[in-house]
Amino acid sequence: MQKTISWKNKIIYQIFPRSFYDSNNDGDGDINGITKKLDYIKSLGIDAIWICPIYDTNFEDAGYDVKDYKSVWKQFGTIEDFKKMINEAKKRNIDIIMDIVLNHVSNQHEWFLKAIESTNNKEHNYFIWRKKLSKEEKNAPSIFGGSAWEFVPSIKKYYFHLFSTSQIDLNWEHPDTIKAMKEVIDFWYKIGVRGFRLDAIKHISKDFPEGIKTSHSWGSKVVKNLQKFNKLAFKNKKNIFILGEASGITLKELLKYGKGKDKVSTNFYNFSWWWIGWSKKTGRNGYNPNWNYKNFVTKMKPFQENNEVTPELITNFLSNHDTSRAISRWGNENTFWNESAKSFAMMLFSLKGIPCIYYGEEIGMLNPIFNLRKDFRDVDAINAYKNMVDNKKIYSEYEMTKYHNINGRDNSRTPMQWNSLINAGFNKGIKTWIKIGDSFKKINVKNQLQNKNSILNFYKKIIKLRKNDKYKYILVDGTSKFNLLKNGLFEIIREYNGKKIVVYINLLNKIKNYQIPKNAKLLLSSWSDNKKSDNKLRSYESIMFYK
Ligand code: TEU
Repeated sequence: MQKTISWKNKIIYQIFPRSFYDSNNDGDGDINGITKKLDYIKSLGIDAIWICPIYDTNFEDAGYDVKDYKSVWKQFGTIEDFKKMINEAKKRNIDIIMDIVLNHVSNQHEWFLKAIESTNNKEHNYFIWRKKLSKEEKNAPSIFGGSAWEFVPSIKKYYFHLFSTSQIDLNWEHPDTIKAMKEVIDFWYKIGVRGFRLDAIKHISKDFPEGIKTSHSWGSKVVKNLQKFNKLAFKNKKNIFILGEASGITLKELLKYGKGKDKVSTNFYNFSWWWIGWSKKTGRNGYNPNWNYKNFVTKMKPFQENNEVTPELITNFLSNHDTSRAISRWGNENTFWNESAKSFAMMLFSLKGIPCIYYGEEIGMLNPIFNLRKDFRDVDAINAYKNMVDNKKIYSEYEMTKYHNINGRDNSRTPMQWNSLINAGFNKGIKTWIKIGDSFKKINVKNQLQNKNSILNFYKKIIKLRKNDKYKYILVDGTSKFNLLKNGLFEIIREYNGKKIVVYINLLNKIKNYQIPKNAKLLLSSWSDNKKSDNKLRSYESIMFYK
């Protein structure tokens, strides 16, 4: 029997399945590969795994272009493999969170094929069409670059796509759309899935004409449509976790859409830190070298200190499949690699909200080096080359390659580094679908299991701490204060019934003075010597106390 732990107490681990473990040595990670590594995941202390899409797909946008919601892409395995994985996960008290792509389908999805076969087919109405484009519509860009409208010569009409041309937006005004998505939820629920990440939900209602306002966020019917869907899909299902993905969600939006009469999801992915280090200048993957580390506090503080934000309402993270690796972007890749990775981990785990670890983060994986344009796989990067290098000639190919190396999404999509052998132990040596990270000889699971001061062992320790009966009430349910001190240190104070966890985070390569809290017990430090030094914190030295 599975023990029921309430979702607020859980720790989530996110997997990008094509890059986790390739069990049949064909170059692509697979579901059996995840099953094989469940003991490893369990040994970290994980309670739930969010798996990025595994459906049948052309993989043009990493599986977010779904061809069939009820089958598995052959590279990932079969439904039987999935069932086996769920059963094995259950034995270990691990839940599976399925990624549900609601906003769009692949251009190879049966509906779209029918829709463009004849305008008389009922499926034609499942999408958004124009016979002619207005001036505004002609200029409306899609999120991955280029126009948001694409012409289909056979029926002489344009369809709308907010993301790539192969991801066709569904018309959520059509009742069949909502019903079909409800059936998708039923299908996976029956197999044993208990968590659902709802992709890009703020975009599902579009108000036209919106012209050059690109993103169609929180349209006027978003609440009506999603509530209808939620009622159909989740009514009568118990202990379900719904993780809403609405990028850039503000505190006001979180409270509106996470609570009360406009509630559309029980939990939201917390995007507070999303834009730190980003600039849109070079497409979605631009980098702003002048990012300010103070933003970690200023952006997160309002979410942490608001008592209406309950611990089950938000999921916090450092990186995911849409970002570069956190330590490459914000931390220190060299001398203080170990300490900076631990400092970020300590910051994440000290917060109110459910922590989500992105695979490889627990060993401090870094961005790889992509030397050439052809090394990239992400549609977002490929389009940026086409639009900004080939067509508009804003950047040289060399410049674009540099930018994608800093912030491209492929940075976080390379194979998990299991050991220092061929292909980092991801498979037995067949060429992998994307390159292997350059750091695998040094940064890998095997090495870190053997080293008690490794980042991996630090993650284990901090997860244990969060689950320890003595501290869990404070770390999960306690109030949270997040302060930026004058000297640049961050102070996090969690409190429950007068008991406190006090944390000092140093994200700088500088020594900082601070006051050791009185009568406090040292719980954890990012420096392996664990020295409670004389009111000084060394570079990237972060420290946690209980009092
Ligand atoms: O991301 C959603 C997304 O990219 C948008 O919400 C966007 O960030 C926002 O409008 C600002 O530009 C999800 C997936 O995580 C991502 O991998 C997919 O590419 C995307 O949806 C399309 O399915």
